[in-house]
Formats: sequence, structure tokens, C-alpha cells
Amino acid sequence: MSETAVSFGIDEALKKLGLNQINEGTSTGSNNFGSGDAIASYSPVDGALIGKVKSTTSEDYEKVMQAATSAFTEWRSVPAPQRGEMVRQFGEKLRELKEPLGKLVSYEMGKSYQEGLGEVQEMIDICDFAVGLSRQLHGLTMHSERPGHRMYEQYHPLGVVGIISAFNFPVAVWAWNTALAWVCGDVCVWKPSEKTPMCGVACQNIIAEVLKENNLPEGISCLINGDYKVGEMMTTDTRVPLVSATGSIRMGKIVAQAVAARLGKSLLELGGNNAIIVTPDADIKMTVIGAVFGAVGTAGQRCTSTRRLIIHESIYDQVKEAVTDAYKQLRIGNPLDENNHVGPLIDTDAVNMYQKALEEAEKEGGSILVEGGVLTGDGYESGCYVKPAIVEAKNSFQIVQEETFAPILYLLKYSGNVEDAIAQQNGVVQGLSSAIMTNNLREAERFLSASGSDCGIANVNIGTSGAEIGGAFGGEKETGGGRESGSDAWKVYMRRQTNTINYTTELPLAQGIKFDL
Ligand code: UN1
Repeated sequence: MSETAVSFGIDEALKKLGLNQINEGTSTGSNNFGSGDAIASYSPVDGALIGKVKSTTSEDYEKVMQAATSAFTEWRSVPAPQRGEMVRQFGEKLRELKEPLGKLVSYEMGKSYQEGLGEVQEMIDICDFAVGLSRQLHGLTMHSERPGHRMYEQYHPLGVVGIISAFNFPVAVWAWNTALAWVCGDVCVWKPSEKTPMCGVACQNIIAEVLKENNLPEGISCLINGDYKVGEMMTTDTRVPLVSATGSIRMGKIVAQAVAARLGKSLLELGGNNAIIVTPDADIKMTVIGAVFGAVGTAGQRCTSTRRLIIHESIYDQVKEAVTDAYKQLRIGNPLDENNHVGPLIDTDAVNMYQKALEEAEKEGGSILVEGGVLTGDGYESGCYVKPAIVEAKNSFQIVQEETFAPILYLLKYSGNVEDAIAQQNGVVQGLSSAIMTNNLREAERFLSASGSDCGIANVNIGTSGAEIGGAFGGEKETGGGRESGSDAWKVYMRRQTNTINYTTELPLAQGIKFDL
């Protein structure tokens, strides 16, 4: 472990999370059998090696699937409230380990420590939600058209849920899926991003302890590690009825096709290109806070990050000045130092994409308002720190149409009424999150109406990021259509069965069909 790492208390955090320098990346609890090449995890914070995790071979994968499928036959028969009790205990463990896990998230992924803690809080919140849900997996009852018949529906566990998650929320997205899937009676096999494998092992260690303490089969929670080839083992595997995948649109299209080819179900949570509309009736102070946090939080690497500000021409200069001024206050540096607002990007590939996007924006006629650039020198040795940039652009620019996972904010102008702004907001292929800043009720309601925002999330006087777990999370169009976490998102993790019971001595047919023998 590097000296820098020690000074952040990372060593202590790793110890509390049961992590070693070499970790088994394929695991069902204590039964570790990862035998592939080791994946090294380097921190974008200081470039230090955090540890290594062994990748999953196809033989390892078979063992994992055997453990998972056999655990399912037991787990599906455990009453749902008892499954909820296991999730409650998991949430308790997360409360105890919130700080070390938040620190690891910050150190391995690069987001600020506050955001790392926030991510663990999302895990705790979804556990609480799932515990309540474990007594509310309701179906409906219907009135049969036939006399003496009862009709109702019920939800049963689905089976093995495959989870593919991204580096930017290395722990929370797993928990959104698992907490629900577990109370629904499913078992989970998780492939975390190969950029944040230590977070994966840390989570697996926590749940493995809960399973052991409760004498439950360890196959309820399985971990596999590696690149897209390991993900492919799940997407093509008929033993995995549901694959929940978070990541790029490109990845989502590959996953969706592979799963659909075997008529499996997929839950996709893909890229966003989120905008805030700023109308003449906006509260400028609130707009600035929402826009700046949305654009530079997690260094612009949330799928909900604010990428576009669509500002009415009458207040354009005022908003532009206020946002530019706010950018001058931003401190970029070690995310574990709570004085800093912006940490590093995940790796130097991300830095290259950020630079390329800025070049493209200029080439297409954009004008740089707040200059970007890669930071060098003391504290920036990892080469992953960049300056948040602002570019005046047009929605029609190719680069504005794309999601660049970096802190680049495009300022766009609209004239006329709010419909013009909504048309720009909707004028991209992605449909995750959107917001309007206005104190005008008519504008707000128009934005939320059927001819308003076409996104899965539409907010009024709130930024585009930072959704609560209680609502269904996800988006439309190329964002993939999936919904995770709150509301009735649980239904995708279960199979629905319609039951009709005849308690008479006759056998009347539906639709009044006569069939006498
Ligand atoms: C993501 O970036 O994949 O709404 C998830 C938010 C967070 C989740 C983001 N609660 O910004």
C-alpha cells in the first residue's frame, strides 16, 4: 500500500472491510474460487495500487451458477418477511461500515468523500425500503365473469438475477438491485465494473457475513469479476431470467440483444443527456446551486449529471455570469479532503475523452466560456484531474448530442415560450433526467405534461441528479426503459401468475363458449 494511501486512513478502511492485497474475485461468500488473471485496481486519487482481484474463468462461472441455482431452490421458499429480515441485517451492517465503505468508494472511484457516504446511504435507504416491501409484494384480486370462480394474481420469485454495474456508482446500484431481488426471493450474481473491483469484494464480504450468521446458503449473493466477456457468460445464460445492466448505451444495446435472443428479460439503465431549463421566472440562486452540483458532482460522471443548461434569452447573460462566477469557487483535488468539490476522473482514458469532447465542441463552433484542461503537479500525479469546463453551444452539435462522462456543461439558449425549451430538452436520443427552474406554475405543469419532458425523471426546482430511492429510477428512449429502486420497480424481479379457482361442481367456459359432452 502506498504511503499516500496510508495518510488518508485507507489502509484502516480496507482492513475494516476485510480486504487484502489479493482478493478472490469469484465468490459465493466464504467459498472463494476465483482462478483467472488478477485485475489490479489503481486509485485515480493518487495512482496507488489498492489491491488485486482475481477474475472469473468459465469454470469458475459454472461453480458460481451451481451455487446460485441451488441456493434459489431454498431461498424462494423462505417467507418474504423473513427474507426482509436478512436485508434488514444487511442494512444494519452497512450502517456500521458506512465510513470505511464510503471511503473506499471515494478512493477507488474518485468521487468526493461526502458523495461516497451518500452512496452508502442510498444502500441503507434501499434496504429499509425493501424490508417494508417484503410484507407488501401485493397482487390484485379480480372478479371472475363465471359464477363460483375466484380470480387473483400473485408474484413469485424469478430465479437468478444477473447484475452488471458501472464504475460510477460502484456499490449503490448493486444494492438497489439486490435489496429488492432478495426480498422477492431471487438470488443474485454480480459483475461489478472492472474499474472498481475492490468495492465489489467489500460488498460481497458484508453480505457473506450476514448470510453466514443466518445460516443461509452463500449462493444467495455471488460475485464474478472481469471484463465484458464475463458479462457475456450471464447475458447468454438461460439460467439467468433477468439481467440488470447499468452502463453506456453501446453496452446496453449488446446486452439487450444477447438477452432478447434467448427471450430473457433485461432491465437497462443507460446513458443520460440531462438538461435543466432555466425560464425567465427561475430563482437564479437555486439554479446556480442545482446546475453546478449537477455538472461537477462526481466530476460529471453520473448518468444523471447535468450536461445542458437551456436558458431563456432574456436572462441568458445573467445566468451565464452567475454560473461562471460559481465555477471560480470550485476546488479540484483529493476527494477525501473535504475542502475539495471536484475529484479526479476514473482513469486517463476518461481524461482523453474529456479532452476530445472539448476539441470537438470548439470545432463545431462552440465557444469556451470556462476553460478546461488537465491538471498537473503536486497532488495531481495520477493524471486524472481535470478542470470543469463550460461551453456555449447549440443543441444540434454532434458532441452535445452525446454523453461525455466528464464535467463539461453546455449552455444553450432558447427564445419564445417554454415549448421551445422543451423541444431542445427532448431533442436528444437519451431520456433519463430533466429539470425546469421556474416559479411559474403554467411553465412547470407544461414541462410535466404529456407534451412536456420525455424523460424518466422530470424535476421542478431541483437539479437533474440526486434522485431519492423511493421513486422508480430510470429513463426512456436510448436510456433503455428500465426502472430500478422505488415505487413498483420490484415487479420486474418477480414472475406474475394469474390464478382462477372454480369452487362449483360445474365447468363453465369463459366467453360463454358451449362445449357439452
Ligand atoms: C447513476 O449515475 O448511475 O440520482 C445513478 C442520482 C443518484 C444515482 C445515479 N441517486 O444522481
